Amino acid sequence: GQTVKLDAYSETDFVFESVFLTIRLFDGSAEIESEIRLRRREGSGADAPLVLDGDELTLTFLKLDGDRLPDADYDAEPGGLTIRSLPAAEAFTLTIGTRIVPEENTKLMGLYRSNGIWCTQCEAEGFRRITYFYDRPDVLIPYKVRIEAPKVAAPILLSNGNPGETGDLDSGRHFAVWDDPFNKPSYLFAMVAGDLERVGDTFRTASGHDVTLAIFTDKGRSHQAGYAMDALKRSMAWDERRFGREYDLDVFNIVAISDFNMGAMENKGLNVFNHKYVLLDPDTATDQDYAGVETVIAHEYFHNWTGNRITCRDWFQLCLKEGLTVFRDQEFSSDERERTVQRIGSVRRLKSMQFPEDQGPLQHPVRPSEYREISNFYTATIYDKGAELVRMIATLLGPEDFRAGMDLYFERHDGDAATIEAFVKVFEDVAGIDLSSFALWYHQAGTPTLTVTEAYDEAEDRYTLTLAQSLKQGAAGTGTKPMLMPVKIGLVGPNGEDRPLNPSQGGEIREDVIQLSEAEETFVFDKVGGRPYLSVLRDFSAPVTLDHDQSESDRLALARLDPNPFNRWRILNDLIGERLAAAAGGTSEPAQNPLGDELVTAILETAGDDRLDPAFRAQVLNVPADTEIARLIGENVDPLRVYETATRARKTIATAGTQVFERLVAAAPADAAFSPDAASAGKRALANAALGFATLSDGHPDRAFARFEKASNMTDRQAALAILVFRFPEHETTHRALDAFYARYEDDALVLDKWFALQAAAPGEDTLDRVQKLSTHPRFTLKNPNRARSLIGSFAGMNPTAFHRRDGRGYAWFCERLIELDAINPQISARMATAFRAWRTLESERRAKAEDALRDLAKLPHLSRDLRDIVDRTLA
Ligand code: DPP
Ligand code: ZN
Repeated sequence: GQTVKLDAYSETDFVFESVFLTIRLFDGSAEIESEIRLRRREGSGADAPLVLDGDELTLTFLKLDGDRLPDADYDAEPGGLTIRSLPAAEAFTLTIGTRIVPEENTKLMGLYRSNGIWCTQCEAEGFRRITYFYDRPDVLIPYKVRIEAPKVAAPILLSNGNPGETGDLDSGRHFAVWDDPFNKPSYLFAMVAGDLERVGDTFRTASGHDVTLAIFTDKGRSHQAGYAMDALKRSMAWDERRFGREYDLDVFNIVAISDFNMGAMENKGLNVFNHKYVLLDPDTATDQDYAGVETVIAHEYFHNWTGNRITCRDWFQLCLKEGLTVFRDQEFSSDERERTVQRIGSVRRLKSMQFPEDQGPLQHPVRPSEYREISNFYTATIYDKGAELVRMIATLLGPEDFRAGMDLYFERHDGDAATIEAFVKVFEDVAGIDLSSFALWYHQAGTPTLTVTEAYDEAEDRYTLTLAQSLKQGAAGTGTKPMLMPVKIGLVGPNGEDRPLNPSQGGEIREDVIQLSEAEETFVFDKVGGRPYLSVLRDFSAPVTLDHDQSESDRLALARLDPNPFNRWRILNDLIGERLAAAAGGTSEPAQNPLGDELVTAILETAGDDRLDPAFRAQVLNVPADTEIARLIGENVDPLRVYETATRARKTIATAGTQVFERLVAAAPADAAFSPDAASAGKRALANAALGFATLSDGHPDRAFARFEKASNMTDRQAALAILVFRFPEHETTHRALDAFYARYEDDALVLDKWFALQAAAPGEDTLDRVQKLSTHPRFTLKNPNRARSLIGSFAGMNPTAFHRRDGRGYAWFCERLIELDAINPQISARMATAFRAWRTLESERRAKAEDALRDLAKLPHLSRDLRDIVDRTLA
């Protein structure tokens, strides 16, 4: 469990050529036979032993070219296999037998059983829990797999690649062979065996190859896979259009599994999914769920090129596939839905998940240089900031050069285990530019501040703009040099027109993008035609904190006029956040209306403007989350005060906007026919936001309850239930609604997760008591990751008022659950423990209680490596 370092990378001593796996599944155990063809690497020592990874393994036999190896030639431990006296030059075959117990694998890494289905999860280091292997991403070989299993329990047998021979065996057993012609690393291996239902379809690629598509689900659930199939076909067509990437096997299979640590996994030709990201229908899934399925299906499919055909040399390069693939799925969603609204969603996510990480104790660069447990690096920084870096390259280069760079990346590195350096290089080569100061974004952790200063000389009609960047040293202790970043701007006239950007000093501006590379740069614009409004950082063109001392009147003017719709949202959202942070961060009694009348008017005007996209207006009404306000306050945060201030602001909006909200609620009847498209979803989002405000001003639950009862779909039903649970947690009407919801969906795990999650997220210190009670509910279990996340994860991660109770009981209760969970599934416990990451920013009483709780955890001798890593870094 020692620290792994990037600069310690070296190639393996032996070169693997191919592997043939035979997996024999029985009730209560699995026998694995791995036949590896390999040879010593030229240049590595003639007597270097072969050292293979393992994790909780039992060796059953070991053969060299068909003969058992003498005991003296090897050491087999649960955590690794070392073999000495191997041939010096010629290729040879090792056959390794292991036995494992999938039924006891509660970590859900490696081969395990979920609902009776045998399935695998190997990224990052799960393959070593199946057999001894070079379990690292730079060992790329073809796999052949033979699965043997009981026919009744497992009529369906799947693995990577194309299907081969099948047949019957004795004792009610059968087998299937799968052949994957593409070289791949072990983390992309997958196998599924079970009694599954199948939905099929076909896709003809641009070059005329027919691909058989299938989604496999639990019995009785295949009718819920239609939307996922549709999203898959759209993803395949989009990747051909946008990136010229075709699918490359005869089959593409997806399996939905109910116990799954991640969202989904991109195994070659056999994606395994958390069933949350496959199964949907209007009665059980919200618009957000539909968007989530579409995104994750696309994301995993896009990995086939960015991740599988070109993989990572080592896990330090994780963002090479994840940041790039998130960028690709964001672009897909922008093309399939509405670009501005998608961008708002991505930026919200970045600011609420990545910024706190980048500004706290768990800070790390997008390309880290060391880790203790790689599972803890599947983070918002690697994924979301990683995607922002790719987006910046695209913005800096423009669409043609960016596409040319991607083409070159695929051409030059197909079949490689590549690095970030190789990725950046293709863009340098196609554009003929030096990106070394851009590459710092991968190595320097933290959120830079972009400081904007403006001056206008009326006599000369001259406008001067100064941009300065700075980066503070944070927990990661990485560099703070200036970095090349694209800053999109507009100089907006009083009628909402963008003026030409031809500076007389400061350098050329291509289209609307300033390529800021120095610590400070000044641009002078002559004869600008009157003082312009500066619209800066359009589309959030760089992941920075903006420090711009712009007057309220300029900002409110832009909120109405800016031709860049993203910035209309951003400006309002920033203003709301700043006002709430100022009011909640102080110590005096917060103002009755912390937002100020003019801001409230601007919000209501935008929300009520029927010429604007409803989804956009819903985003304007979506006040920054309490955790975002807490981040803006930065120190001595009292979460209760934050909640009260935000509630006061929402009430002010509600009271001032009664008429707007009444109209918006009435315009979208709850029993309207359902279609999951983005435009319909936007209308529902706006109506439900309006319902929330309308309920705040009338102050009783009847209207939300009526909507709950009448709802024709889960989006409206859940939105109404959330209003009841959040605003009237103890009201008899709320209990009635919760009971009705439970009775209707008791047997639907995914919907029941919503029932637990909503109750756990209800603001207020008293929620702890309800959550405690829910944790003894017969349907609650820590063994299912989705269920654990729905109650414990929502409580700690989404409910600052209850988790950070002043008396510390929130921490105490949470830590007890965390310890139980850690013994079952360390990946999930470690992830949940990140809820503590902002503990140093709390006011002193809570800060002391949080620190005590963390120190008590750190003292425990039996914590998993995963959890210990998070606890230690959080305390450091
Ligand atoms: N399956 C996870 C993802 O796609 C990890 N690769 O992001
Ligand atoms: Zn991914």
